[in-house]
Amino acid sequence: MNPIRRHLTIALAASLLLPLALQPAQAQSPASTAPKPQVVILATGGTIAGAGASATNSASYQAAKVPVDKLIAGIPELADVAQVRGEQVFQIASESFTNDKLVQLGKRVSQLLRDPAIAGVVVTHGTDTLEETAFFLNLVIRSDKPVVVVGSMRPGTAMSADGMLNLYNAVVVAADPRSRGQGTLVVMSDEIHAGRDVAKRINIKTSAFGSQWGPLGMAVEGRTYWFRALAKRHTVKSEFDIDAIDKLPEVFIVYGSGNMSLEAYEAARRSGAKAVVHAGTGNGSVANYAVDALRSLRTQGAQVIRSSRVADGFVIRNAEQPDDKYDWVVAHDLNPQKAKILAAVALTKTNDPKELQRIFWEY
Ligand code: DAS
Repeated sequence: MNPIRRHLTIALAASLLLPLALQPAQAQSPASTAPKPQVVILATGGTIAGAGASATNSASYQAAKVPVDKLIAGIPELADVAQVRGEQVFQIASESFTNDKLVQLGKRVSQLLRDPAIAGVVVTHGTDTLEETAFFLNLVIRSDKPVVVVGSMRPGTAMSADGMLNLYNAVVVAADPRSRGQGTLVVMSDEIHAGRDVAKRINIKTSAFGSQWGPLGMAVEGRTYWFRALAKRHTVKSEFDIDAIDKLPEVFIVYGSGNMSLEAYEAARRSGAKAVVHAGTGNGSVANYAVDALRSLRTQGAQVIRSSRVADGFVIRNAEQPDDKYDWVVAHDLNPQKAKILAAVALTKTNDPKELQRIFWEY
């Protein structure tokens, strides 16, 4: 071979081989050819499946319009992370969730996770009651496989829509073995939150969700980063099991304010509610003219649970009210809507206020 041709041949071979040589070892390892974990996306509706009339409609649009298969087809990058398939469980705005829908969704999640081939489940959900569903699943799903609840604040038709990245991140978290045993998770705006702690805190920004004790970690560019773990009981350590729950009892929330009406307590009594969550002012305070109404509810058999309308902090037992004397329960750091979920789940097992208080401390 003439020397010039030989030089060109070597140069060509080197130019073809060099990019391979420069690839990180991980990319050439056998793991990269291993089948991706299986993740099922259970779709329930919400803004993440919403559609607006124009790209400027970030707040005026219709929720629960786009089917799950279309959401998945819109994010081809999901295939790099997991073998993903979708199931349309509901197509509703989350303010229309009912106890029956919670139970139905929980049973489906549990059934899927019993399949050894499935690594994790993602639930797409409207943001309004996302924190309630996530906490419910955290209490009743007896599996350490990841369950990740995700939503979006803008529909996919809007400029700077947040749903695609949120859903991609949720699948990343659900497919990651490090997400196992962390309880039900909520992924929004790159943050991984404990489903127990997270709450919707602002209704007009994409950074809508926060946890008063901080997120557990972050999902960034296809990887998870973990910083802390939830201290409360959940999933495999829970004493509750969705497979044994067919119905949830009625629990009322009564919102406290100055000059509040006592009619709502009366309505709770008439409806036969099994518990009333008092969303009190400050430290779950009860107005002096409302104490008798609550005490009489308790005497008639309903549980009284003191929570607070203040977004952060926790209610201290026997501080603002003599809970021991009145046989009342305090909601610890759970906001009224989360206290309602825990009360409903707990009441499927016990009607003893001491047991209920133990449950509120432990979960
Ligand atoms: N109404 C809301 C819901 O479905 C919209 C949202 O998803 O943010 O919860």
